[in-house]
Amino acid sequence: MVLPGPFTATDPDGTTDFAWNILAGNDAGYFSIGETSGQLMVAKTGLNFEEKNEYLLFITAADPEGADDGRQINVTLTDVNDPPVVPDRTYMIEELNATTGGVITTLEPSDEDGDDITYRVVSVMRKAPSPDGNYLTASA
Ligand SMILES: [Ca+2]
Ligand SMILES: [Ca+2]
Repeated sequence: MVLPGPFTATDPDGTTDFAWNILAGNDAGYFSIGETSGQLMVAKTGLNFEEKNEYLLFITAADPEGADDGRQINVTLTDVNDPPVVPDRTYMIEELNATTGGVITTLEPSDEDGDDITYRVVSVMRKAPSPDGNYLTASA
């Protein structure tokens, strides 16, 4: 993913070759900048709006003689709807309780966005000769 840019700089000496660097604010290493292109990029996966949605990066441009200037830029993540996570487990029920309305378990999926969750059984996996298990999805 390439973020807005590339950045440009001007130099009173007429230099157009700048060495770009992220000097601060990139402690988790999520961003990189093309040393000569000034293109700000996502360096690795893991950016998560629910964990942190704003990064302040201090970017510098240096000329070939080593004189430099810097600016703080703000990278803001926008939210997307993350799907809920349903625990992946095997549930047991005694045959005496395996009647209509018998409770097997109360699922507790999580949703990073905090959305309300609805449930539905979307398919039943069968192994001959009897039903073996259900697949359940949750949506939010
Ligand atoms: Ca989200
Ligand atoms: Ca969600």
